[in-house]
Amino acid sequence: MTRNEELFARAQITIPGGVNSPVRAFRSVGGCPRFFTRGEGANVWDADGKRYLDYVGSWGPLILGHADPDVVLAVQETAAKGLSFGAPTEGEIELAELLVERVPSMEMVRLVSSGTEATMSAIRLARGFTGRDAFIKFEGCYHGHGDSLLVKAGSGLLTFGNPSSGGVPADLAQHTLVLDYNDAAQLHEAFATHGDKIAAVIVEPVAGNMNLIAPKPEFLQAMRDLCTKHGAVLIFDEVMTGFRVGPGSAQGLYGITPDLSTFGKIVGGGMPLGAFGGRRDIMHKIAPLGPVYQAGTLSGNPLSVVAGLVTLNKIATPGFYEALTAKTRGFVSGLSAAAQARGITFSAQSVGGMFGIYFAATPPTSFAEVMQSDKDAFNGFFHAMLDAGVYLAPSAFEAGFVSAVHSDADIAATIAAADAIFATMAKG
Ligand code: HOZ
Repeated sequence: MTRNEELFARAQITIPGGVNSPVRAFRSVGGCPRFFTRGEGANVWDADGKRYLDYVGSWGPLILGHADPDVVLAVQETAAKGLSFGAPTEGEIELAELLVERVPSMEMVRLVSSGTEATMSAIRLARGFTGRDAFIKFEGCYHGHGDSLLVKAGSGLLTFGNPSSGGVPADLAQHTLVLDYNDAAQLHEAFATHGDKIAAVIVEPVAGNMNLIAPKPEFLQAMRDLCTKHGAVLIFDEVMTGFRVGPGSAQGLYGITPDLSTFGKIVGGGMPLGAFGGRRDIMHKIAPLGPVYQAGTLSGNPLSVVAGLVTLNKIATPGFYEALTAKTRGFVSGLSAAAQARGITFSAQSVGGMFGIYFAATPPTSFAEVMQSDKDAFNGFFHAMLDAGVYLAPSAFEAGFVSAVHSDADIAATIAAADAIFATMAKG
């Protein structure tokens, strides 16, 4: 038995599935999850001492790589002065000011402890602001595990949804309308039918939880126009895309201004932190200013705040996103070219520092399309890459991430490893 296997067996006795977040259990790809002991730069080491080039980066936060020395030092120094006060600190103002300065739609910000908290609070706020209960989400978009958000499509296009998780009351799911990603016509139809009931539209402006799905510009524009016309709140869930796809996040990249946005991952620099914010008139509805309640003991805790501040300051250097975008693009084109040369059905794309790889002829544009990609081929590829020392997300339906410290040599070595695997796949 390997050390990873020993740990996994032990973990399953006291932790459901042996993990604290389901995708980590490797159920989608099979086999034994790797238990990590250390990360440095673009590398992680597992419990058996094997090194991997990491393209997960803690699911997005680690844009500076593992254990960035400046982030680590700031966290250590801050920790020595007290871990949490449950009272305001100056760092929280600095982080809020920085988010307002960098993100086009942000006028006010509330800090929380996770992306899930940010999205469920934004939905509550949109409901409180509009006095309406219903909202629209898109199939395959994940917005954390808030009850109203764990909903799948209803029986017909314009019927409200059903719970996609045990424990979610059907009554609650009936307020969520689930439409197809990238389908502007459906949005028009939904607003034509239910416009006066819809509190909000929530969307991942680049979807990253059903692998990477890029938005069609007309899709984002349609939701902006329809929300404005019908008095609904447009919420961009930028937990994954925030500061990952560009300096102004996805809303800066695509030039669409949402009413509210949610953040997580990079804004916490690898520590637990989320944020939601946007229009001042809407944010004024949050307690203690307004009637919509939201609170948290560890909200805006000093360690997460300082990790976020140092990270956001380090990535503000000129040329940072140009370099990250070019590197990620070079990575996916290298993979695509290698697969094509070996005759493997494969495609890949990237937006900023996030990427998607698909065992499909062209990049999918919706949940239905991504589900048609060859999952078995991905799973074989995933395990062969793992053996070769490359850690990809353990599911065909997750996006990947490149950090600022992945070197050209790292990228070239990863493409070479993939090429060797494609060659074997072509023979087999
Ligand atoms: N929310 C992530 C999947 N899209 C998983 C996070 C985790 O397991 O850490």
